[in-house]
Amino acid sequence: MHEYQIEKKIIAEKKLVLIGNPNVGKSVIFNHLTGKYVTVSNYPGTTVDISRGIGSFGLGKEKYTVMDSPGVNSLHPHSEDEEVARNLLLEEKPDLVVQVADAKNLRRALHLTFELAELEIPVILGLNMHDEAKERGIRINIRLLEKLLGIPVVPTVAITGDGIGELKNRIPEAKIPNKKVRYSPEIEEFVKRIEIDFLSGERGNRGIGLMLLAGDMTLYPYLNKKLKKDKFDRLLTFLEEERKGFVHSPDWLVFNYREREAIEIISQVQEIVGKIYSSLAEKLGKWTMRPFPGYLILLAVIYLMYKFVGEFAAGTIVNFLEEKIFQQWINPFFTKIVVSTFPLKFIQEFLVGEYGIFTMALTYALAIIFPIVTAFFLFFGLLEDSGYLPRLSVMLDRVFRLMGLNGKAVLPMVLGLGCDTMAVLSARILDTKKERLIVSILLALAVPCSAQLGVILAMLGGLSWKATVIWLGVIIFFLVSVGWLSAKILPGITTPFFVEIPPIRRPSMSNILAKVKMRLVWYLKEAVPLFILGTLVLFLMNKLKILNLTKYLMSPVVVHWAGLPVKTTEAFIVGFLRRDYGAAGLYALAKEGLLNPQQIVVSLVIITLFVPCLAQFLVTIRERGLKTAAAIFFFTLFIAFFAGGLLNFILSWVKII
Ligand SMILES: Nc1nc2c(ncn2[C@@H]2O[C@H](COP(=O)(O)OP(=O)(O)OP(=O)(O)O)[C@@H](O)[C@H]2O)c(=O)[nH]1
Ligand SMILES: [Mg+2]
Repeated sequence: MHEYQIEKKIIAEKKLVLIGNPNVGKSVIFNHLTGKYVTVSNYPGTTVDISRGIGSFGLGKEKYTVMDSPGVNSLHPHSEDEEVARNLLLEEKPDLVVQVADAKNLRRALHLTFELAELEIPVILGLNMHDEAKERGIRINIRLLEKLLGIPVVPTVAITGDGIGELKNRIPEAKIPNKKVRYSPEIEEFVKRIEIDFLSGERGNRGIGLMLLAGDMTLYPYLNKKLKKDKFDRLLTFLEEERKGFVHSPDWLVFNYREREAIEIISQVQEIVGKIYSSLAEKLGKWTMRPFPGYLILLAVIYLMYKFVGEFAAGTIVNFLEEKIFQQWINPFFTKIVVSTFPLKFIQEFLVGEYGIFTMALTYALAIIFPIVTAFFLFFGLLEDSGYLPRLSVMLDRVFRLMGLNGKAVLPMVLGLGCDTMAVLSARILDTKKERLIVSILLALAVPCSAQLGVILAMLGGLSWKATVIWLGVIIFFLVSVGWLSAKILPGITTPFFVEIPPIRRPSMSNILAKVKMRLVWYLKEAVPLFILGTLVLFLMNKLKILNLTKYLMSPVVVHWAGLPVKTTEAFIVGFLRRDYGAAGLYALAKEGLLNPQQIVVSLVIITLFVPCLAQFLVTIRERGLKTAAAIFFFTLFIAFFAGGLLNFILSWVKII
């Protein structure tokens, strides 16, 4: 159903997990190993869940279940997506790991190799992005690296497929790395006691001991399940006592020992030749991170998006599809067939009436929303693959701090413009519960998804620039003020922000098309049934005579407070299922001339701030819990109508549109 949803377990004899730092090409390699497509983008944090597939490797063509995982900087997780990857290693107990590394940053990768060695998992190292390393004059002595680590190392360029054949052939050669980092006697003593007193005889206990020493509390649920209660309690007391005995933070100490070993290995295997590489793309990349000309570039990006999605797709294409193809051709055609096939009036109305499956649900889904999301996904794919988004995170870091967030949260918020449901899952990349909660609230409240945004832009485009500025101003006002208040009210801290900035890359059209296709399939599977369900609800409410009653009951809010025609209630009803369906309903009303400019702006503010759609609501329950999701639901509902009414009042008073 969802592009990020965990797929059904696939059973093959052996299990192989792809592990690596963020944005190093794990998902591209997963696609090569399994022949399946999972999302690939040029920013850290693309994958936040596990994907599974099957592949056969080695001379014996042995079958493996292959698992793609979110990127990790360390197996001592600092965010939820890292925890997903680490738990996969502990719980699935894979037969081997393909560690994917960025050849441009071997040092960072070695930290992870050392941790895998401590967990005693067989590893084969895919030294990826060899093309970019070469361009920068980085040369790595592969054979020596193999010898020093005691594992097979295969250079690859995942996007062209170079080295992938060799990687596949050598997968069965994976070995537990024989390179073991030696720590200080006090650390070694601590780890030994954990191994002997608490964890008996399983592979990888040294790794677990070191994670515990570093203060990894995310391991507790796993150990709680594994150990008897009294042993687990004794372990907690032991940890508390022992960790106090260290003068420096144990986390820092462990990191430093690994760093020393990593640098030692690099000094032997790597040399940098030639001059420092600096291309035009790199310069452009730097500009996008500074306020000047960064904000100008951002404005240009938004303008291009408006032109392509708002004007071209939502205007020209939708007009053509809706007015020419659907109204003049497809709908009359279906109406004729339905009328001649089903004599019963009830069925005719159900299929092609005012609230008909063909005339409302499918027309809205296919003629209005489909072209808009296609255009948006294309445009967004270009942005994702260029490497612009992590740079935007750096530039907006300061603004996001106002809202108790940091630049890392830019990514889930911008992804929300594609699909808010997806974005709620991406909040896993954030470091604290507080940040994840604030992002979930703001996504539900003030980030319109692509389908909705397209319809909104098209409607505003038909009015005036003033209308657009008012709509945008109100949304940004509520976004920032609700964020600011949440940051003040909710307990917790704002964390510092570090991000590895990937190079600006030329987007690959084939990847973008694969991504657009996957997202469209997902859209058709998820949105169309909900559009049909929404139409069915309206149809039944109409037949059972509750539609008018609901409209009557809602009229104090919709008509008197927000100043809208009573028929907009229908758009809000279907908006409970999907906000874009609600927006499409308003679009249709505006086209029929039932909304004046002020009403258009007010209704668009309401539908933008309106409750999360059903899918987003369900994912929010899964990620944040039922209580929080319900609180977000009622909060956004209240704010939406509060803001709409207030705006109606102000606009009636100042009369600027
Ligand atoms: N030049 C070059 N680019 C690559 C190579 N491998 C992957 N990429 C690009 O690197 C980016 C990241 O690739 P992904 O496969 O999404 O990386 P990932 O490790 O799965 O990333 P996360 O899921 O975010 O941790 C994409 O833009 C790829 O096109 C390579 O060998 N050379
Ligand atoms: Mg990935």
